[in-house]
Amino acid sequence: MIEYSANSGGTTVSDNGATGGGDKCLVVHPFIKSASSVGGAFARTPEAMLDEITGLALAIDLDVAHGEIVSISELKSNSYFGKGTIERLGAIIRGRDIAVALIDTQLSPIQQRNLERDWDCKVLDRTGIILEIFGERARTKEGRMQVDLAHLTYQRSRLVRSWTHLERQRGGAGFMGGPGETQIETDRRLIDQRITKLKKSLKEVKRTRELHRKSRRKVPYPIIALVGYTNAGKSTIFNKLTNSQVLAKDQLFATLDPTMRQIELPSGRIAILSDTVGFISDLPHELVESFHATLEEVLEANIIVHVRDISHPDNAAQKADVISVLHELGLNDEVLEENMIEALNKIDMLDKAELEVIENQAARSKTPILLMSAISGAGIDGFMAQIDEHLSRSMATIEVSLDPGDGKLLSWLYDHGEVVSREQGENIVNLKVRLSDENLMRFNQMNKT
Ligand SMILES: Nc1nc2c(ncn2[C@@H]2O[C@H](COP(=O)(O)OP(=O)(O)OP(=O)(O)O)[C@@H](O)[C@H]2O)c(=O)[nH]1
Ligand SMILES: [Mg+2]
Repeated sequence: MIEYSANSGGTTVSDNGATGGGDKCLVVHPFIKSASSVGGAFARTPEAMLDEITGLALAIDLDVAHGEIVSISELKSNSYFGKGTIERLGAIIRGRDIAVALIDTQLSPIQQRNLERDWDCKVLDRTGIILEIFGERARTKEGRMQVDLAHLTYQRSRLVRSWTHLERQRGGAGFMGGPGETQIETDRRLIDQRITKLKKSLKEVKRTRELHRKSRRKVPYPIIALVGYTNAGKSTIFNKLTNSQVLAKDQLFATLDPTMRQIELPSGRIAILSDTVGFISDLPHELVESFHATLEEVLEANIIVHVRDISHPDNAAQKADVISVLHELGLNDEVLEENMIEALNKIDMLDKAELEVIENQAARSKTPILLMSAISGAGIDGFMAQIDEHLSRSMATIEVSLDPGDGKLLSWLYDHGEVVSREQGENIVNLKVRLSDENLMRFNQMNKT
């Protein structure tokens, strides 16, 4: 990971000997003085942000040759940075033979194009790099389609071509200079055609998945979803609880496609644990929409475990990010209050005093907060017990189709559950019923015989 040392101008510079096989890159975290002073309680530290963008570069095997925090007092609409900074960074780029510059912000297409011209290298902004990572990581067919769609939407919004995985697939060199007017129009038409086609295929896939979900509901085990900021330790916890070997590593966005496994809780109750894609601040909105589907399971989860890396300096800001994405997904505060458990992970990294502060906070919280370490195993038993307890209190909504003649089961459901909706067909009654976990188990038992 990058090292930095602050100098008098507030600028931090680091130099890594370029090793590894990837293209050499430069990473810059712009620190806007005026904006950061109003950052409030959740302000992020520029050092941690530089670390994060460096982590994103490493996640696609770029070789970070140089990274720094650039203090900015005034943004230039055409070039983002001022002339002096552009020249200084340009010299570094030329001197080190750097192929890609990653700027940790949202650049306008014009800013991106001008920087590429000035520096004679590829420039990616935060959205660009995240799309790039998702492009490399998505494994399932649906995941790939979603990423392609997000990528195309992003590309369409910029008339200039970007160094996307799509382009790399085409073997496209020569991103410099930008295509001519007619080329752009052709590209746009092609992009539109592909977008339409992808949307159609995705609809199809969605329908199939909905069918799968319906059949899973027939064995309605409660779902526990692990969510949280990237690198918080979700997959490590998942592996620990399910004895499996999902990829868990010190890499941003190690997990992209969700994984589900059955687990047995201390009470003997069976549940399904779901590992999900990690969140990140300023998740490109193209991806928020695309990955809505990937995170659909979360919407249906009986318990949402918010895994946090409590040893991270920006963990409060990360929490705020995760909550805001959950809101965007359609989970309101009421649902979160009722169904969310916070798992403060990596407590092995805290010193005694820090741990005490956190313990006090957790003890005072109205909603459940658990301290744990997926590595040392501390707190894991308490975590499982908490989930058990929560499930015994929580209600699940199930869909049941009954024969109208099955009056006994029907009245049992009315007696023991809360019927949310009832649809009367000719030979069938479709019900949506909320049942406590205990009654759900009894219902399953009754249905078996
Ligand atoms: N010290 C310490 N490290 C941990 C702990 N839990 C996980 N880690 C490390 O944190 C890093 C990230 O863990 P992952 O489980 O891959 O994190 P994730 O939340 O699944 O990350 P994404 O899939 O990228 O969203 C790995 O290097 C883990 O070994 C913990 O309790 N203590
Ligand atoms: Mg993971």
